[in-house]
Amino acid sequence: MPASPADRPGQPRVNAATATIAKANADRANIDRSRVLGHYRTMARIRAFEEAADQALKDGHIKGAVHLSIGQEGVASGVCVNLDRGDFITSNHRGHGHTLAKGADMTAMMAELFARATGYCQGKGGSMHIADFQVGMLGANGVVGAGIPIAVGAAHAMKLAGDRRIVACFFGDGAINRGPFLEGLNWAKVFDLPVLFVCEDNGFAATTRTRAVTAGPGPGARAESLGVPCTPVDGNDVVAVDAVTADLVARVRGGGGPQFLHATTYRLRGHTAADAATYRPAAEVEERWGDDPIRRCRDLLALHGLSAAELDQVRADAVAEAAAAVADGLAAPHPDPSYAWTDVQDVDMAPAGGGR
Ligand SMILES: Cc1ncc(C[n+]2csc(CCOP(=O)(O)OP(=O)(O)O)c2C)c(N)n1
Repeated sequence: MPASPADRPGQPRVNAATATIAKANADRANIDRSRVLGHYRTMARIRAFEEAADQALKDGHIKGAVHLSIGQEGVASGVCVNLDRGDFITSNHRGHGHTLAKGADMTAMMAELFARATGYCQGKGGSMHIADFQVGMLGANGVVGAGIPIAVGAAHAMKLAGDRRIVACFFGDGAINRGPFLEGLNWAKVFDLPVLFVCEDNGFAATTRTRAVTAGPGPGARAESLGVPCTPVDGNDVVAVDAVTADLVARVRGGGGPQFLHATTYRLRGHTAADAATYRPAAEVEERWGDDPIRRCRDLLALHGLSAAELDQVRADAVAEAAAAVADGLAAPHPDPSYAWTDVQDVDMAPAGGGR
């Protein structure tokens, strides 16, 4: 059996956020159909992108690691819809969903996974290093917890500049056991910086259940011990994530200092796309597919009058977009080998015989 919310470290304690959650539930009776449909579309695009990336990896078109966020799309969509284009996000190694939800270009993302010259980093970065400053995406990051100080630094810059932009910082529950978490939240609170910390608590850190390596009650309690208020939310309920985030973003933008969103969710696939995830019972995963955020959103929209055909079309459009991105990526050239020597810090690194 999966850990029930009550078993998990740092589980929601009743606090001021309860009122916000109650409001989210009440709103469900009378949803903003176009906003929820927007979530459905965003989540469908993330899912289609990752399914296509998974297949491309199996087909041998991707050499590096790919971490899928299948099952966690509700957090990316529910948070990012509340951000302006100029607001910033930082991400972790599981960043496709955050990046797409913030408005990055799917074609350039896929090309980056394929190490092509048309990719976001002209093929140098791969899945874990996609950044797009045009949409405020400051970068995915393969070093667990490393996005946190980047987010806090950006937020400090915004505060010093008197800029109203804010930063949303995505990381996993495993990251709370690394030093940057303590340093980052401490600094953000000391200077009351405009950061929304978003902990995507999927219960795992690679192949380990996070609670097995986490002392004390977990993410929310740690944030609150540093004076950063924690709001718990069911991360698989995109409508709740959206409503709660709207409230938190208003507080952060209004100068209220950092906030912490503790979103419980589940990754439905292995740690990487190549991981069969045999360390957890198949029955647990199967049960959690029943809580798939996309399926829940679809059910909600169906309840509010959208036809199966309309909803199927959203999925079909997303799949077609991802397929086109794959075709574009495969047709794009690899970067010239000399490009390996550009954008590097040490100017004396070129091999004998040139290459630059
Ligand atoms: C500093 C550091 N330590 C270890 C790793 C290896 N590693 C990659 S992902 C991961 C687990 C991260 O778990 P979490 O932060 O909860 O994110 P999730 O994978 O669950 O989304 C680990 C240990 C790493 N990349 N960086």
